[in-house]
Amino acid sequence: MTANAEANTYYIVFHPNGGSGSMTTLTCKYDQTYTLPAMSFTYPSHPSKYLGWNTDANSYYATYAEKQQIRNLTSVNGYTFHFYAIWDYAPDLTCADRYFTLYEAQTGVITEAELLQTVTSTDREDGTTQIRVKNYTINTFKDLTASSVITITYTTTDSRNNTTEKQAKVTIVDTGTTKEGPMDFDGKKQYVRFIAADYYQKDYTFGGLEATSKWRSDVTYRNTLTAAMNNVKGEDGNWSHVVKSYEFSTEDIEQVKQYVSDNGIGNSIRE
Ligand SMILES: [Ca+2]
Repeated sequence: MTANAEANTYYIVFHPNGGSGSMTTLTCKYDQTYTLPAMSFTYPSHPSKYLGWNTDANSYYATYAEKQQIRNLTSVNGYTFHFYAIWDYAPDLTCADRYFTLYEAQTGVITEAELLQTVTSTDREDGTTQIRVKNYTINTFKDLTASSVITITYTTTDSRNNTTEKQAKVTIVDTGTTKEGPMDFDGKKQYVRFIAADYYQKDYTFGGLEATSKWRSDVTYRNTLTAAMNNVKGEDGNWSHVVKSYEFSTEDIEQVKQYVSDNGIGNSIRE
C-alpha cells in the first residue's frame, strides 16, 4: 500500500431544479479551498428569487450560498455531490375588478377590507401571504364627485421578501337617482347594482353575486337576470329581452339638454 500518493478527488454537479440550462461540474481535491461558481441557470418560468444551493432538491432553504468557499466536503475518493438550485416562488395574486355606486364611494363603503374581499394570495413556500392595497386612503373614494375608474394596486410580500403586485379597476358609477332611492325593509338604502355578463355566474369573491343573493336563489329573479345577460339584438334591430322601453321625442330630448345645462348631470352642480 502507498500512502496518499495522490489527493482524493470529489465532484459537485449542479442542477437547475425547475430552472433550465447547464453548469460545469466542479472537480475538487482534498485539502484545497474552492469558491462555488456563480449561479448561471435560466430562472424558472414562475417569477422567482434564487436563494442558493441544497443537496435536497425539495428543500425551500439553501444550505450553500452562491460563491461560498468550500473545503473538504468529503474524504471519500470519487464521491459526487448533487447541488440543486433553490428558488423562492413569488406569491400569486388573483383579483377581480370591482363596481360601486358613487353613493357607496361617498358614504365610505369602499374600505380597504372591502377591496380585500375579492383578492387571494397563494405562495408555494408560505401557503398564503398577507395582502394590502398599496397607498390606500378612503378619501380617494369619499372625495369623488362623478363617475370614475380608479386603478388600485394589490401588494403582498412573502417570508423571503419576494413581492408581487397586481392591479384591479374599481369602477364608480354615478347612478343619479340612487340618492333618492327607496329604502329596503331593514331601513337601509337600496343601491343600484351593476353586474356584467362575464361575472354574474361567478363566485362573489371573483366579482359575481353574493351567495345569499335573491338573484342567485330565487327562480324568478334568476331567470330574469339570465335573460337580461343573454340579451342580444336581432337582425330586425329588436332586443331579444325587453322589460320596458322608453321613447323620446325631439322635444323631450331638448328638454333634457336644457335641464342638464341648467342643473348639471347627476347632482354635480345642484345639491
Ligand atoms: Ca414564496
